[in-house]
Amino acid sequence: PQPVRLSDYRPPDWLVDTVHLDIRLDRHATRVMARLAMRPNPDGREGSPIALDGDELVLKAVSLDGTPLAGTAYGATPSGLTLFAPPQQPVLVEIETWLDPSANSKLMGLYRSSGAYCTQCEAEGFRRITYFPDRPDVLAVYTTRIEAEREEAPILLGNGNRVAAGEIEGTSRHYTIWHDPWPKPSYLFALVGGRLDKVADEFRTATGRQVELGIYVEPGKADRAGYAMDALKRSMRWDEEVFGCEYDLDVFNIVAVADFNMGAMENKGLNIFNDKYVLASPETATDADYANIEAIIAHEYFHNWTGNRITCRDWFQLCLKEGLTVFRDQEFSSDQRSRPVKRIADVRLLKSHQFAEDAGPLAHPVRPSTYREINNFYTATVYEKGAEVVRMLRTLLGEEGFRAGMDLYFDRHDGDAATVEDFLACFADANGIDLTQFARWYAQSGTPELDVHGSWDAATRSYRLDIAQHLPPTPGQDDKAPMVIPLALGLVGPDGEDLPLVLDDGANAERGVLVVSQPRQSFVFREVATRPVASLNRGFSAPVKLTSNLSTDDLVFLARRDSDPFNRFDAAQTLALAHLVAATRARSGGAAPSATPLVEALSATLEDAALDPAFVAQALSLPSEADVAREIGREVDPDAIHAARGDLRRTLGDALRPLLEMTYPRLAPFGTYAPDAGSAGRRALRNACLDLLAATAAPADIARAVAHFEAADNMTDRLFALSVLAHGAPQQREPALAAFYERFRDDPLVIDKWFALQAQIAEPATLDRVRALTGHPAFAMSNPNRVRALIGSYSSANPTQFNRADGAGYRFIADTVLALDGRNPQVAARLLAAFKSWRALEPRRRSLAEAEVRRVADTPGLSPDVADIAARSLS
Ligand code: DPP
Ligand code: ZN
Repeated sequence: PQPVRLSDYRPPDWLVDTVHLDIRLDRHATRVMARLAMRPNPDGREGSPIALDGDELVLKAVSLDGTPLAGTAYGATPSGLTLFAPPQQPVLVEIETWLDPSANSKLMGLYRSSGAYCTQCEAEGFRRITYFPDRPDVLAVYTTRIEAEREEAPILLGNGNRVAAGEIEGTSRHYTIWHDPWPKPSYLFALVGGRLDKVADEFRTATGRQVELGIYVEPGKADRAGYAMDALKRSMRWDEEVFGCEYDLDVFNIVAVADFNMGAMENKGLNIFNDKYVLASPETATDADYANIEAIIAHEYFHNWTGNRITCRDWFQLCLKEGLTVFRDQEFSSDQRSRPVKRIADVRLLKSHQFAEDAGPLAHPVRPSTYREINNFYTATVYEKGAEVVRMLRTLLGEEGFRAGMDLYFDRHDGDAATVEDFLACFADANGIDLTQFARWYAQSGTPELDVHGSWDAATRSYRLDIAQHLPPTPGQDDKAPMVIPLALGLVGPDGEDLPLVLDDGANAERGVLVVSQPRQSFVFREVATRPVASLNRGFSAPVKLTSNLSTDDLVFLARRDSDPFNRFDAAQTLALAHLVAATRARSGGAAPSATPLVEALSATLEDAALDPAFVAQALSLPSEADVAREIGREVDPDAIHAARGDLRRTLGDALRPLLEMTYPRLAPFGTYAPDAGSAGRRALRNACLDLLAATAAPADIARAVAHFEAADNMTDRLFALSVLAHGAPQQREPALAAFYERFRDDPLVIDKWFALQAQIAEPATLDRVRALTGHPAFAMSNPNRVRALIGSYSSANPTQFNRADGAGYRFIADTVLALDGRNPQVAARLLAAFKSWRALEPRRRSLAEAEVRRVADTPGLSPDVADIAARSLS
């Protein structure tokens, strides 16, 4: 397909005011009647034909204003329907198409999952249901009649409010009619039909509107939907309190389905979720699962305003709804849990996914300017970096200025299909500032590098920061302009207290934030009586890669004393990362670095009784092998990194042993499992202790892990211990894996954890193990969760084995991508993106990886999804 360019945007030629759908569900022959009230767009090109999108559609009939059209009046293919010369006035277009939901393995459009009918329309799935101007700037009011066999689909759900329901006399069929009063783009359309159990609740909005809440799940699983329902109600309240956003329909339904390409989908009034982000019980879900459920329930709910009431003009603006909504769900989780720990987790995710993306051939701006396949842009850059850009706005404007901008945005653009420019203009107007330079965050790709040099002058009692910024070239962008970087900082005095920030022009650095906007810039602070240690980029105020002249001693000091918890964590991580890089390099000659500074920092953290256990657990968890690879940047040897990291784990396990052995029993569980953040934090720290203690694989430590596994009364502890055994205790591994399987064999979401864990074992036999598991009865290539758990974990969470020196890992993934592409291109393309860092590898692996990506690229008949990732990966 031809690339689509942002600069080519034109308003639609025809608008749709109302859509009436009549959908007769049938496993193989679903009939869709669509009645579209259309009119020429005054902003479109005059005299245009009506051109509708389609995808694999079969047209049965089309009429205009009630008259069937002659064959010469229109052209129809599976991918489009054009009415050549419609009268240039309001018209009624009626279209009949037939579909086979059972044959829809792409899981886009209308398909079947575990015997139920469901839909996924974002980004371009509605055109697989009926011919339509399937673009987000065409907003219409939908009425949907759904008909089905009562036996097969007693539950029939649509967008909006249910306005009618009934039996069809003399048949075994019934119907419901749904009306959604809010104009919406087609990607927010949804329907569900099936035999489902329901958890019901209700919510009273701030202005007293009574909303019926429903979560629908596979029969027998309703007892696992309670946490999701609780999270939903908390989300609804929070959005009212923090953003003034109130729900706007009488019903809000969520349906959990087992086969889903993404995490979840924010269809108006009818969210559809991957069941893994709804279903939870202490026996089957980990603390991380609970946290994800809470975040994603909130995310999809928050889209009701940021995405649905205000939608995107075109798909280039995807970050307008996604970056903003991720920011909102991050804030929600921060308020519900621990703010610093949430920030640490978010930054870890940002670095591991987004920084990696930015550093390779798939780098793209937060708002891309061109795409071949929009499905490939649901990325860490659009989502996570997009959220960082919104966070920076808040840092720059302050809480009040930010809220004023958001209020103006809701006010000015409610009902619109908006752009990033519209969004930024609200903040500029509400605060009387110019955001032209700031807008580069949306246009320039790559991670900015910030080098900071601090120097204290005793004579003038001044502290000077010299700052240089650099944005490296990325695909299609050789030269970059300087960015606006909000750098939150503190100058930490010898006792750990923050010194006042008085700039030499007499101004305070407002809210502790310096605004860096030049390629090189200096700031001088006055009245600095003693040598301070600069705590830079506090709270990760800007998504940059920061280097500085802080010494190892400075970092140890910050890890112990900084008042900013994020930077305490970050100082220890920086020490660990520097150690791992040096230790990796030392394996090919040179002196091995000393771990003493890191041991000192982590001992202090473990000893500090005032710290939140969840924070300590994060501090103890070392940078990942992928983090180290990214830091090294070129000629990467994954085996050397793995070995260096293993060494450091053993060193820490030994050096911290007394503290770890003291902490572990102190955190033993009491009472029954509760998923709250405090309890989860204690489990996280206890497990981190267990893990480090087992690093040397001493018999007593392995015995502790076995006991932990056997005594666990919840999935968090059980799975964690299983992972310790699987990675570090080859003798105990198989019996533990077998016991786990026997216990959970009937629970696909738990078996996914079992698949994922085995796929991550860092030994050569894992490839054969993964191959064998693809033949396991619990595995299915048709289910995205299974594929991601087993094969996705191998490619993205097992660096030494995906990057086997013989290239067999690359070959296996390329083979799988090709096998999957015909069935589900989106999942196949995701899997192929595992090659995104291939250029950073050492020469032998680099050429083996390149050859496999090229083999994929050269295969005839690829989907646009896979063809696009392959081509960009090689560019
Ligand atoms: N729009 C979905 C989300 O919430 C993804 N398709 O991110
Ligand atoms: Zn979203």
